[in-house]
Amino acid sequence: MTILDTFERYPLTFGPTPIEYLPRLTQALGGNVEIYAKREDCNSGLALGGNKLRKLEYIVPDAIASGADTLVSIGGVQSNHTRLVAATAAKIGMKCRLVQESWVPHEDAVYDRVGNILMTRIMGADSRIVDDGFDIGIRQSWEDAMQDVRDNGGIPYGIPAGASQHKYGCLGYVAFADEVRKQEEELGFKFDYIVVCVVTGSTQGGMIVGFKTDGRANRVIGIDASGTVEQTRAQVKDIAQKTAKLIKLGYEITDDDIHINPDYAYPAYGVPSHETNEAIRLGAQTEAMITDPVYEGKSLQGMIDLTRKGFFADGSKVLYVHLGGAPALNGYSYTYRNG
Ligand code: 5PA
Repeated sequence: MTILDTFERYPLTFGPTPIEYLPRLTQALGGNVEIYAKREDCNSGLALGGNKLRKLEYIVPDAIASGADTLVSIGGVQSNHTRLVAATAAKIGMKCRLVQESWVPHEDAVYDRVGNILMTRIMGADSRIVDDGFDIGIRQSWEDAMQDVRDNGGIPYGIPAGASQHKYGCLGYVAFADEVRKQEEELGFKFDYIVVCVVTGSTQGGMIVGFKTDGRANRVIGIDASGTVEQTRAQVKDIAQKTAKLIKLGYEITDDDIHINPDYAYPAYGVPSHETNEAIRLGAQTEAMITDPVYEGKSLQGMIDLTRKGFFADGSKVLYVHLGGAPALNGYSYTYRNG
């Protein structure tokens, strides 16, 4: 029994996600650092799954208790988060109203027809594209969407971008740390580093709180994919501190606990660099592990580069947390037309 057991959880996932050794990627990077992946991308039967479902498991009980009939959320056109809010709404029998902002300058003519937004529409969400650019904060368009639901006689329940600025948004990834510790007992070793993509912050924020108790908060290496790293860092700190209080952690989260690397987000949010694309190809060609150009491709690029640069000491065991997101690849078919 942990303090987390006092928070209600509505199951949306299969349970603990597998950890797998990546021998061919390990070898391709010289073999001195052992690379493992935790497959959050394979965590559920709901609309191809991903990290958002772990967060939403702790939010759904509050949504149901509130008496709401419509989940309202926000993201980019190819948002994984809004796909999984739409999935959750379908699964629990609520309506779903989504604001899809124009976060990414894109090349593919079908960008707003395929991948995440395609699945979102099929699941029955009322998804509306607006012109606003990238921002991880609370948006007027999201507030307006909630008012719109009210004006039409509905009862909205608001979930902010990435479920991050929500009081329960980090709990899923606090619990993730307990899950990893159990798996480490079975494996017979502990990971030296955990590498994870960060944008709106509640995935890394939750992990920081979860790993604080065993002194590993700053071994969670966040790879920024937002391109607005100071805003992301401030949001991670704020929500990690609030979550630590919420669960009565007994420790303060300080700047020293937060490690975020800004070096791989270039040229912009949602736009892969040449190096991002090379990382995506390497993961795919050594391990058939598919990553996307917006999030996981950038964290994979970061892990590959940090390994090559010797950031992880020889003999280290690194856990790459794969958070999902592959559906967005469909919006980048021109980029990968030759593989
Ligand atoms: C996302 C986020 P956080 O937002 O919790 O920091 O997680 C970053 C992240 N990997 C990493 C994948 C596959 C993600 O989808 N996606 C957002 C979305 O709208 O999909 C919240 C931005």
